[in-house]
Amino acid sequence: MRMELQAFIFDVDGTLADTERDGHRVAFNAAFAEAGLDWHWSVELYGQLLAITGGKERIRHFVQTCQPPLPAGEDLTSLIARLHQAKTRHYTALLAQGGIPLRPGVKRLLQEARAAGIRLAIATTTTPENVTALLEHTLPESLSWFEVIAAGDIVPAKKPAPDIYCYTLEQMGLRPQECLAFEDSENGLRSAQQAGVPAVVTVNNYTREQDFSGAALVLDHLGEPGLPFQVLAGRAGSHSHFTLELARQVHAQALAGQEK
Ligand code: XBP
Ligand code: MG
Repeated sequence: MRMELQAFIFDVDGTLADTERDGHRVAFNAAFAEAGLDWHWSVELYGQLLAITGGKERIRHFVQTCQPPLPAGEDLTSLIARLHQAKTRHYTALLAQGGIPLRPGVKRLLQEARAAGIRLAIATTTTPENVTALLEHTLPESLSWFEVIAAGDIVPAKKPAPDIYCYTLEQMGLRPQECLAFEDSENGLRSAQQAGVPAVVTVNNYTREQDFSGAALVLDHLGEPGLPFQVLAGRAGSHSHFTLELARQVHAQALAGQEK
């Protein structure tokens, strides 16, 4: 039985917007400074730390591998929780300044999908407040467009585990083959794939060199009329920006590939 495309499931960080280098990283550093810690995550170090998804998990990994000086008299779990709360406050304040826009084609594709009755959801590793803040300051009306916003600690295992996609599918009552995921990273792609959801990848400077084997299509961005995308892997025919028509084509190709 051929399954029709019913829904788009979007990752947030790196996919809806380029939030990592100038958003999350800056907010982590502000939280470290505020706590009086002499820690600093450079652009390069942060690229390495991105292998670990989840901010709390990323701080713990940093402490365990880089062994920075720790404040006396506080256990690591409560230090991480305190730093991460401060980081979320700094990050949402940064978004409120409006300096982090949606990536090319995101708003157009969301509008096109909505007009055509394609259902919309979010499956992300980041904290729920961060998703709300991003949408509020870039496309406020879209907050009601996403019928499920699955985020952060709602599932125990973060990407690349499939849990957040499985949770989203369950909430929507959909099968994985009825959806198309949008991701920017290998961890995100593996999460979608392990849940059985075909995925389109739009890379960014932190993820460009990662392994995207098995992706339905890999692009530099979704493109706009007048701002063509570059196809890095897969087939986009004569399309120069990512439309619903191309989504249906890519989805059908991906399902045909799964059947082989
Ligand atoms: C995003 C992440 C998140 C953010 C930080 O991954 O890994 O950890 O960097 O967010 P993905 P929090 O795009 O694959 O969902 O600090 O709120 O965890
Ligand atoms: Mg991402």
